[in-house]
Amino acid sequence: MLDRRRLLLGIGAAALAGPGLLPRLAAGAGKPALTTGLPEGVYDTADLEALPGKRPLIKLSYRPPNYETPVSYFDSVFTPNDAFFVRYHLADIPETLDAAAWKIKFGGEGATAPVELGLAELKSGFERVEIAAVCQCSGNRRGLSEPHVPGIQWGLGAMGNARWRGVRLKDVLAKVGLRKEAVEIVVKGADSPVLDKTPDFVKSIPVWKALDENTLIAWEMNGEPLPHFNGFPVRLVVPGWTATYWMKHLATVEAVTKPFDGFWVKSAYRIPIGRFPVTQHFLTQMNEASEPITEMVVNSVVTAPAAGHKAKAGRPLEIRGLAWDGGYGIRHVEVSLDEGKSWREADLGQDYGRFAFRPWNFRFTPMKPGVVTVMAKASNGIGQTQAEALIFNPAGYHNNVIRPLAVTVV
Ligand SMILES: Nc1nc2c(c(=O)[nH]1)N[C@H]1C(S)=C(S)[C@@H](COP(=O)(O)O)O[C@H]1N2
Ligand SMILES: [Mo]
Repeated sequence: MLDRRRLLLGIGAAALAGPGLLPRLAAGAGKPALTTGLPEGVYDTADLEALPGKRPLIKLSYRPPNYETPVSYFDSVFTPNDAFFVRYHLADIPETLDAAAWKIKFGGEGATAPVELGLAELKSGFERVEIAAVCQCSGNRRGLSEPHVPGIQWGLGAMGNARWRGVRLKDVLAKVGLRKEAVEIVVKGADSPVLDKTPDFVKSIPVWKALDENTLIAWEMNGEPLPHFNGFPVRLVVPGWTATYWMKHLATVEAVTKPFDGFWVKSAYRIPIGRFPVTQHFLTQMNEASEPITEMVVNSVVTAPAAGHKAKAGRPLEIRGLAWDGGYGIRHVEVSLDEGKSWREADLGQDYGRFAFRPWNFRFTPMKPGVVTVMAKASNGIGQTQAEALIFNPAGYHNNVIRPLAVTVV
């Protein structure tokens, strides 16, 4: 029975997939439940498919693999590893990586004592720490941009929350020895472009962010080794900042004394100056018009009831969801049942730390059949709240607009 179910879900077949540039997929596990508001083509092309080691996720592209987490998985505060979204820019992803042989090269002209460290040396040489943090793609909800913009048409699930275990980047950099002229730390993973003209995915972060005690080199996620497609054997974890900086399959870490000029920092992952309520700035990469995206903006999602659920008039209904931000912590979540005219406080659930998903719930009893429009609005520790109208930008980043959810009452 279980085998048949696993087969139907495509799990068994994926595990048996043979080698190839990209692992072969399990046969389609059907059509996903997608949120409303995406470009029409997405409803035709997005399938539920399982990558090796993963449950069926919403496939938005196969080469490179871009798979989104269905909203139903966000009913748990920590996103299961095998349901965690997958995002890649480049299609040449090493098929198997040997954790025992893995070396990270630390150096650059801004370092005084370049060194190569394996996983065992990281684990034994530095204090191990664990932090709960949301990893959210800058382009999460891009597919809901109005008008639509080019790029992967993510719905609500280009994000996840996990407990990340590793060592502080700061502690390792202390061993590597930063020169006082160092301005940025440049990181690169083991994946690479298939075509020479695609710029390699290399990112940098300001030295101050690299030295933040929460920035980690992590090898574990929710108590397990990182899944292959989430960065095995080690990735950077940059709590509060969007996932573009969370380099997977971390291979090199270089301190530089001049601003890094790679495509993925100079040209991509940038936001217009002054439009978004962000407080952290990547100063060495700012120009007059734009700056690199930094911390996540405050946001929330309704996880239950699921779209299409029919509530009964006269019976209590529980609305559940998650809220998160760039690290100020969630202060409150309010719910409106009247299209935003009035708001009532939701109950906040357990606090797993200022970088983690904060669960919330709200109970009410719909009195008569019809449609109730439920809206949720989160606010953070410095009084920032979700946008009432979309702050349009050409890359579709930072979409935290308050979303109406129609609940049918029968
Ligand atoms: N090596 C490598 N790391 C990467 C990327 C990549 O393409 N290659 N993409 C980044 C982006 S934009 C995102 S959103 C996250 C996605 O993390 P995940 O695939 O573990 O969910 O990885 C980041 N780290
Ligand atoms: Mo991303």
